[in-house]
Amino acid sequence: SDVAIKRALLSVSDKSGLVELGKGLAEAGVELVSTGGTAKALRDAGLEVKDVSDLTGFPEMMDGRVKTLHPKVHGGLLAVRDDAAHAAAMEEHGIGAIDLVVVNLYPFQQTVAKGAGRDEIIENIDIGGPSMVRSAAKNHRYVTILTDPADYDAMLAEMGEKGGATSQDFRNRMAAKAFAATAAYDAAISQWFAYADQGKRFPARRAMASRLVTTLRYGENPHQNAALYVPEGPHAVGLPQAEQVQGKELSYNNYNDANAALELVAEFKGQQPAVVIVKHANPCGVAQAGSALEAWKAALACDDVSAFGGIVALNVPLDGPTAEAICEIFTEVVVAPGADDAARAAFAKKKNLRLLIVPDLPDPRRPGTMQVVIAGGLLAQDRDAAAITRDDLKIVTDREPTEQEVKDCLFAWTVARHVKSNAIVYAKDGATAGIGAGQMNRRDSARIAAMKAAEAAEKYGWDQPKTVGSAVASDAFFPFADGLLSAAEAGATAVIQPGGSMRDAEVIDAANEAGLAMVFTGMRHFRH
Ligand code: 93A
Repeated sequence: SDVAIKRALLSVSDKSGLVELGKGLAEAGVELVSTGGTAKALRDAGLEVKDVSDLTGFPEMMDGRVKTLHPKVHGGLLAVRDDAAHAAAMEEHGIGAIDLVVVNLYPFQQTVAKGAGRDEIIENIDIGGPSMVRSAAKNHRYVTILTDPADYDAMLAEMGEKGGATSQDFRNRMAAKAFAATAAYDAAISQWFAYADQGKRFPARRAMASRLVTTLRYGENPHQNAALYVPEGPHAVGLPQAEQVQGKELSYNNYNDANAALELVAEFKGQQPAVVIVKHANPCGVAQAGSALEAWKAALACDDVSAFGGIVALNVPLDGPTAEAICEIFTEVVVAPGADDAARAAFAKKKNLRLLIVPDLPDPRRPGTMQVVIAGGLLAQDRDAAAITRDDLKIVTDREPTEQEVKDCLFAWTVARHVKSNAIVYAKDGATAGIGAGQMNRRDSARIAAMKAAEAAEKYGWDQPKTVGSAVASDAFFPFADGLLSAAEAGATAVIQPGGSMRDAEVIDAANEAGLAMVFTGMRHFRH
């Protein structure tokens, strides 16, 4: 039911809109009670205000740490007014009901943001404010709580409409906002303690401030519901912003796979044409060449069996001949920064193929947070955005890699970081020759990669697999020499890997013995 506003307690750090609200309340005959700075601001505007210290019978003390923390305040906020015992307690202790609380808190977040020292930050942890907010919000059956100056006008309008009272509906809505405000405030404080104050960085978990873009037909499987969201606030541009030129609606798996392809092809932004083919979120062929068509052919040759029903991404706009060639095999999705008329015409013949234009490839080095939901919790980590450059490579073998080997090493390394662990990638002349993904041991990944290369050689009638004379990348160190030896057996002449194993010396010896050139990156790229 409606509750008339007779007494208001105002205590705000952000004083915007305060005087207008105070005037409106005073005009409606509301008694104003306030803390030091707030009372002064209201008095300066010519309003009559009672000090909270007169209400409590205690002065504001301890540098303001204790000003409203008193039964005269909290009793007035928390009393259940139609409970006889509560009413008797109010009577006995001289506690008057407070109908409206207007509070916003010490600017903790702003104090942290401006780079203040520890003492100043701690002093800006508001205690009395959130206590009043929570008391008032809990007792929203009787009490109205305002925590946002943006609601002051609505408050005066509400009182105007209800003859100086507020409705239960209004109080409910304001109480919900109030608890959201104190929750966010405490989250900021707890993050500061765990994060800045410990002198270590941990990935900030963005509260689920996301906007629903669309529900999807289903999730990874038909019995799972699914939806696509975009975060509120600044974020990278990717598939949710893409223009879909043609084809069926994208499925959950399409988004996931197309994103994997897009993130990998973005590594080649601004470089010569690159093509990535993805299946089940792993690349099964990646190549760079003088033209998009040549890159497509080289990428496809790596593993054309897996490429069936795959997702293709390019770093350059699509042209007619490349589109025609892609149309020769069944492809689910093609993503590119553009497509000319001839390319569009070629794809138009494949009604179901989804063509997506992402004008600007996302920056692979952008910061961000990745999240995984686990039973009973949530793991958050920074994006794996760091990358080595040529200058970071440490040659550890007697033989130095040739210029071509260095190029192939870096290409293989770039691909490997986008392959699920354990990842082994063979590359030669700017194209993957064999990819081993997602195995529980590194040797199996190496075997699978070599097997794929051998199969391709047989199918295409090459006299030897492309692993011969290739560079091989491993996303994490070789724990034993065996993985490296199987790479040498497959014909690799250069190796790129993080290094850092207990048995590095053994692995380096084996490389020297096999005449391999090996470089260490000092950076690992597990991906699960
Ligand atoms: O230091 S406090 O945690 N102790 C209190 O008892 C208390 N009561 C209100 N901070 C307290 N406040 C906060 O003071 C309010 O949340 C508000 O942000 C601020 C308003 O102070 P002033 O009216 O003096 O500007």
